[in-house]
Amino acid sequence: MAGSAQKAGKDPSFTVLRRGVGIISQNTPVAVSASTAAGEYFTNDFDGDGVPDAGTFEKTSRLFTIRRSSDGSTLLASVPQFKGRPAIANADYDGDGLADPAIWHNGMWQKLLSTRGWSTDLSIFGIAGDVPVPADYDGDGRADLAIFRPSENRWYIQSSETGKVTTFEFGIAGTDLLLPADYTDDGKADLAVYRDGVWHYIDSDTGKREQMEFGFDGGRPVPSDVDRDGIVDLVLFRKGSWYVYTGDGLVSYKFGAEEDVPLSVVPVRDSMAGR
Ligand SMILES: [Ca+2]
Ligand SMILES: [Ca+2]
Ligand SMILES: [Ca+2]
Ligand SMILES: [Ca+2]
Repeated sequence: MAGSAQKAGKDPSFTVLRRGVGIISQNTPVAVSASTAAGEYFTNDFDGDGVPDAGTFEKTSRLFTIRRSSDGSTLLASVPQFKGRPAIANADYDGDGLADPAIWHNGMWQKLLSTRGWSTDLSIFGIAGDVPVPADYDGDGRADLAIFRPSENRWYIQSSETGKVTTFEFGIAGTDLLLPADYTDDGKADLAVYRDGVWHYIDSDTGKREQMEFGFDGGRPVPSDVDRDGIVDLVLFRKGSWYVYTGDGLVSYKFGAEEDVPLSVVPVRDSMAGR
């Protein structure tokens, strides 16, 4: 679909979840089968072509179903076992540029690493009630295990490079949406939350706490690299329109219908999701 305005760079890429249909992605026109409608939906770049790939995780079968944007093929991979209700924790843990399907539950991480044929890699980090927020905070190319602990409003991050754990008191549980990503384009993910129309983040480069006012009623934050220039843009979705805040100003696009749920490669998590 043509945008109402265009920026330099590649064509914008949008993905939505439509009730009863599945995932509809601009660059993946075939919707994920409606038979997997019971599963949890997500997008990430699992084939490393820079375009988000749509997928689902189905709890009963423990199966990830992912449609690759590069050739339309389907990746099926399952985790061995878990108890309770896991959270999706997809990220590129092994640093090959391909996102790795992963789930988190009560501190147990089950990661299906792309460099090992999607076999399971286990780690322990966090406790029951935490919210997983994996991202590459130290900038070594591999996602770091990280959690937000609602009872403390605190982030715990374990560097994949050094193994060292750092913590930050940042955000307000129950109010904020958690959406860490590299907004400052220094190769390191920035701690970030969205609260009442304001994006708050800790600049990974300077360590300073910054904020950006960009929000409106009914606007749903969907940070994503819309123009695929490698920099995550501040994006809001409302009723089939995508509003993108860039250094040059506000750009809007039409994709999806009013009731659709927008999806992004940057997961947006409820700060109380672990409870
Ligand atoms: Ca892709
Ligand atoms: Ca990977
Ligand atoms: Ca890292
Ligand atoms: Ca950064």
